Amino acid sequence: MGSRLQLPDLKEIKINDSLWYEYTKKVADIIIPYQWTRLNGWENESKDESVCCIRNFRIAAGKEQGEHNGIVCIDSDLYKWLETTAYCIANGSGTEFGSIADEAIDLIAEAQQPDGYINTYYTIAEPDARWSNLVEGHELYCAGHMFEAAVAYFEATGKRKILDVSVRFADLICDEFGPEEGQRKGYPGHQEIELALIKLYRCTNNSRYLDCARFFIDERGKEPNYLLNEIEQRGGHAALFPEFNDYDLKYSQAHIPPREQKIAEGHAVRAVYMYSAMADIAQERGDKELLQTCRTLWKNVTEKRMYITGGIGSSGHLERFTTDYDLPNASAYNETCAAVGLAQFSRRMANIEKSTNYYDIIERLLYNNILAGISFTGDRYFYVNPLEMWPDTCIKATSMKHVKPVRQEWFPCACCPPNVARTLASLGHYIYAFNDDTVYINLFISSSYNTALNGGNAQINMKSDLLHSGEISILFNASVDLRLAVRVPDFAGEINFMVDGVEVMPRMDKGYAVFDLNTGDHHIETRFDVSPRWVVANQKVREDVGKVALMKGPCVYCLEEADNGSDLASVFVRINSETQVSDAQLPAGLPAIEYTAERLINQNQDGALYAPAYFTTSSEKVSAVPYCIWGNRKTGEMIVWQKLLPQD
Ligand code: FUB
Ligand code: ZN
Repeated sequence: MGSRLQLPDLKEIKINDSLWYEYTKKVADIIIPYQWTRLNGWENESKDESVCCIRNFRIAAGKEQGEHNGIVCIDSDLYKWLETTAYCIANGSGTEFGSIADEAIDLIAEAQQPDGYINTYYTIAEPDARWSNLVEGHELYCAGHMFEAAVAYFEATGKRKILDVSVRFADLICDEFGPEEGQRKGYPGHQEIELALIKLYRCTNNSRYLDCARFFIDERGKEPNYLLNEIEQRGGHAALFPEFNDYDLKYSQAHIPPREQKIAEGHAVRAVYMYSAMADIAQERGDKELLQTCRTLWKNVTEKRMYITGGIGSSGHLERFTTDYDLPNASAYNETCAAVGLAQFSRRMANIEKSTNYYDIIERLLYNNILAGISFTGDRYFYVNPLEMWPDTCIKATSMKHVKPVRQEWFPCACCPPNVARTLASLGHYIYAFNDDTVYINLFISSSYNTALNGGNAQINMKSDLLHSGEISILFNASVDLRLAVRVPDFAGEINFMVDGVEVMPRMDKGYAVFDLNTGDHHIETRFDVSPRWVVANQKVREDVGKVALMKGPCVYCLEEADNGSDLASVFVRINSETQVSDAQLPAGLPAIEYTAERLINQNQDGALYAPAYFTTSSEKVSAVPYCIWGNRKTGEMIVWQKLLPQD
């Protein structure tokens, strides 16, 4: 089916889904204004998080005196906010933020140094140390987020200012880094600029940026190792992040050249941002070997190192991958940014390969780990997304210090909140795609979409009841003959399609049901099997042996203390126990699932820590809710993986 899939134009998509609209409408109503106040610092300066991203730009621009405040990568928070705002301007929901965004862009431009350099930390705190600490310094990471914002803002508004600022900085970077004599042979300690340079290349047509992205990928992991040399020159120790002492090159995927990598190692966000750029380069250059590496890495991540929620990076220490099947539930890291990055990587692969397995993972990520990263109110966030919660164990200065039982207002390192925001604001990019003469429906999120295609026009109006009945109804109008490719999700079961009231067996192509439709109106209907189902993990996931998780459609379910009382560890389930979908008045009308479970009751009542084994069970009705909304009602325990009793 033709060439690479293209992203749809956000302004041609209107989301009206019962679940997603509840979040997407909050981007302009709540999230952008809320995050803007966070970027401007707290009114109460006594807060630990009394850092002010905007003040750094004002100081770097010479408009205010002071020291740099906050983490070294703080500039990226503003850039991601700007990218989110750009998408909202594009989709028509946030035009009122144009003037604040323009002022922010003016400030960014003023903070740019005469030679094009821009980074508030180095400009304010270490002006003579540019590029000297690529391991920790995040200059290239921040630059990447600026470029992404710039492309999005230019595409949304046609205004060039932030794009011109970015181009000047990108040109400086392309002069500084490269294969020629006199150029620095380094690469970022935190990948991000690579994928952003490719966006800049696609926007400007300047192939220097693609070459530079490729240089960063190809240079990484070469011997002698640039990052190790840099650390040695610094005396062998970290300068900004103490946890980087005794640096493991796998952490930044710099242990071997990326092309040779077969296993997802190190920091999860760094990894998936890099894989995204590798997929882009593979596509731009027709590089089959690199594409094969991307496939191998994607399979390793999604088949051996990913939680049922789509979460990746299981280690609380250094936010990283560990080893295959090591997926602890309570201490899981599962950074929200890592889930966003895996969705971005998967979308790139889907667009190249046109195969629905990538969208099965994207759907898992969006409906579970990513959505859990934000509160239903839009202004509270999870950075870490565990699959099991016992709030008492979330203790500072322990191995559980990263896990929080409630979504937080903000973070000293606030990468995740604006990452969810930009994902929600650009959700349309995940729902539809197109190429040549085909429109693709990848996700079943109620919405309308118009696009010019094949010399004509296509209009889609999709009504999806995915999370309740599984019924999907697509009204398709085309002004020329067109093809429609509808993804059949991995959970769909046996499916039937009705086209204009007649049952048809569509041609299947890599998981898509393909319909050749002639000019005019068509009605395509189907129903996926979204009845509740019990799922087991691979036997090698030791943490989950003897346990099951409940899913309905793409949603993973969990038990919460709010519905089922405490001590959820003593709840056991039988998978032949009948499940019943109930309307439990959950946010966005999400369905709950009720079933009978067994509560283990220890009959040794004297409180001894250990005693002879003597226990009984009692049956009780439990109610499970979608994982994405856990912790929205009441702080308390939560479990995804439930202990299994043998079948009767
Ligand atoms: O280093 C920048 C961001 O901060 C990373 O992507 C996150 O994992 C957090 O460490
Ligand atoms: Zn993050």
